[in-house]
Amino acid sequence: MFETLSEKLQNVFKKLSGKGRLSEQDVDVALREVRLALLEADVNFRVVKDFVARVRERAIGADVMKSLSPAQMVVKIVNEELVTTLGAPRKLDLSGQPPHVIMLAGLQGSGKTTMAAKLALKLRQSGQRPLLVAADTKRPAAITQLEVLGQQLDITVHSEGDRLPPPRICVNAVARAQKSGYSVVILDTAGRLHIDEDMMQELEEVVRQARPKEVLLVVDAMTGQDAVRVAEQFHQRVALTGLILTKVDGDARGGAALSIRSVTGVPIVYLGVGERADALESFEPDRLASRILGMGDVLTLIERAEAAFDQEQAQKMEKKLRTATFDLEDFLEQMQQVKKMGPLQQVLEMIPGFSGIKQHLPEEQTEKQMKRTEAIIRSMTPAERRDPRLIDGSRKRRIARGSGTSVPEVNQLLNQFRQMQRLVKQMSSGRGPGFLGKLGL
Ligand SMILES: Nc1nc2c(ncn2[C@@H]2O[C@H](COP(=O)(O)OP(=O)(O)OP(=O)(O)O)[C@@H](O)[C@H]2O)c(=O)[nH]1
Ligand SMILES: [Mg+2]
Repeated sequence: MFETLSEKLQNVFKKLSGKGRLSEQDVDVALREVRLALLEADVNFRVVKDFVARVRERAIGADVMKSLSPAQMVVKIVNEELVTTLGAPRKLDLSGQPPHVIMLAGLQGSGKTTMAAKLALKLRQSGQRPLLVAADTKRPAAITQLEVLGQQLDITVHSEGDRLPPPRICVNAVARAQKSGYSVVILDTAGRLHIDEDMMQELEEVVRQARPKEVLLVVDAMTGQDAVRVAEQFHQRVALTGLILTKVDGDARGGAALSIRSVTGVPIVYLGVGERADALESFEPDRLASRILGMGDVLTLIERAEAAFDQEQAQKMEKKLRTATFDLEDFLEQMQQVKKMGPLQQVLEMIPGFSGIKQHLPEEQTEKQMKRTEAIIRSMTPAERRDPRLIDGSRKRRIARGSGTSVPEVNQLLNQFRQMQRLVKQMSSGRGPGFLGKLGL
């Protein structure tokens, strides 16, 4: 297993923590790791060079945000640039008069036939009537392969054996779709081991005659440096409208996607993530960026915590806890902060080592409980929140009515709060890092 980029950066920056501004030297040390990580992820060297230059320009002299360490700051900038480079997600264009023709092209074994079936299934689920077309007459078993997939998914396959030229078959299929009310026609073309003139001419002819609205290049994510050259040549000959990356479920880190996207400018549309027909994902730049960097969801957490949690406010709270002046008003504020980070379950899931804990927290109950607590505190007057001892029997009845709860529930909250205050008093008499510090916030 190799270290992830973020781990490497944490090590690089261990000695530098506490800096308020990233110096040129800091950035260069970090960027050496970034460059390596991208090359390891099979990103094309030209793309890496440009990319690193852009990050360098942005990072030098950047103020380190209060709640992030310098390493996290660099990761954040790298990630933002990656997301920008990967480009916005794009949906298939199904506007205008049906049938919409989609052509899949790509090298041998890249996953075209599998992807044709996946797309057909996905499109049917969104209410389309797909027709699969066996336009690969080169490989003897190709037609059967598509027919079997079609049968499994109960999707019609248009095939005319291997005698007719593929452009002819495609034109016939479009005519059939028009006549029989199929709304999408998916052309599964033949692949070759390498780019060759024969294949390109055939594809050009299919484009000329069947007029596909979408020309999608299917690329195996495991393809290394070659992918860029291959994509450039396809793009020159048949004007690609989108990229599909397959086998993203394997060991590949997705560097090919970054390379092809930035060299050709063609947007990524889908990712294939397995052999089954439902193993299809829409392309999301931030997810792929994390994959390329090998950072999992830690980054998402950094960003959410960043947005939700103001460091100064955290310190203020901590002081309150220490001096035991923490009241129900503060309690409510804390709850709001945690809520801003997203559903509690998700927050826990993203913290390494915590994903097991969420099984013990039934989702609905936790969220419901938080809502109820919030409603009860909101029904109190500011004076009551500051000094809950004011709350007598008749005030409890009023609060219960106001929050749509019951007096026992109000009592329960008040008891919990008293216990918490007692705990805080005990903690504050001891030494060591504060309660919030321990949470890592
Ligand atoms: N793990 C994984 N395997 C995939 C994926 N997509 C396709 N495959 C496998 O890759 C192999 C080749 O897939 P095909 O769909 O036949 O590829 P093709 O581009 O049509 O190949 P040719 O028709 O020979 O050019 C098959 O064994 C598929 O099961 C994917 O997203 N993940
Ligand atoms: Mg095929």
